[in-house]
Amino acid sequence: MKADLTRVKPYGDMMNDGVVQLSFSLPVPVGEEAREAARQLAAKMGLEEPQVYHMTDLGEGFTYFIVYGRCTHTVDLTAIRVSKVDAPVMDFHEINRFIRERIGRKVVVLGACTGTDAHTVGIDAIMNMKGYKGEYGLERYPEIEAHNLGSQVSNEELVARALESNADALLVSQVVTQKGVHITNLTELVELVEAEGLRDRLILICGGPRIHHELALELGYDAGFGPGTLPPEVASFIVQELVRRRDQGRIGA
Ligand code: B12
Repeated sequence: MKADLTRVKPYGDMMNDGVVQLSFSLPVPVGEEAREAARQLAAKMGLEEPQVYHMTDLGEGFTYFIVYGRCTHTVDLTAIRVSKVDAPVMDFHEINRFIRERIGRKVVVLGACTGTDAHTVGIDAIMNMKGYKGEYGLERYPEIEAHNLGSQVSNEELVARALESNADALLVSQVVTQKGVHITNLTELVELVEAEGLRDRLILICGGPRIHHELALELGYDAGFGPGTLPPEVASFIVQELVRRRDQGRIGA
């Protein structure tokens, strides 16, 4: 049976059965009352025939549940429009050739995990020599001068380093999103860059597990990259955006 793309819904066993799996914890001690509480909550969330398949005591009065139920809603996939990074992805060799032929100098990229965020694995995946999932990181590209500033870098320091190194692009990683700290941090950087009159000169890119392109645009960035991003996707965007800006006369050669 083929899915109707105007009325898409989850399936578990058979097409359109609507079955979903949900997991959550409740601040209540394990027991039959807890099981019933989880079932009722799932029903209130709109799931039909909710069943608690798994219940585990997390200790100290907390319990973890896995609940199955049927979702009755559908979405129209054909009506969905999502903003995506609009740059064809080139491979390592194509990107280096593009820089040599279309830019004619090394492209300078600075990366950092900013604010109090100490999660370096994401930015390292994009920048480090050894790269990620079989793709070299930007440090390996002969035509890119990549500087990974590491974690807990303040926005002020990042902007100062951008000026010092005449950077073309800033890559900002934000992994911690508790209390919207990533929004505050990312917004502050844009404000600083604008205050320094660097906005046209600098390509601003943010990334992290809860970052997406639309959010990045809303916050004043040029692009946003989420989970699973590979280094060539980022490099491809940077080099094409650089040429676009130059062709528009927004930056020098
Ligand atoms: C490893 C880890 C740590 C390590 C970090 C070590 C290090 N050097 O990075 C340590 C133990 C230090 C740590 C500490 C903390 N952590 Co932690 N950590 C994780 C964990 C398990 C994995 C993160 C990771 O490495 N992912 C792998 C990388 C490859 O994926 P990624 O970051 O998504 O990156 C990819 C994309 O997002 C994208 N990308 C990322 N950045 C950028 C930037 C740019 C420019 C671009 C283009 C792309 C890009 O490209 C990458 C490759 O595809 C996650 C849970 C999880 N499973 O995700 C929690 C998690 C991120 N941590 C969390 C928390 C809360 C903390 C602490 C606050 C815990 C505490 N109370 O102390 C501290 C915070 C410390 C701090 N000051 O930041 C929470 C964050 C919750 C939230 N939404 O805010 C998570 C989600 C765990 C959880 N479920 O609660 N953590």
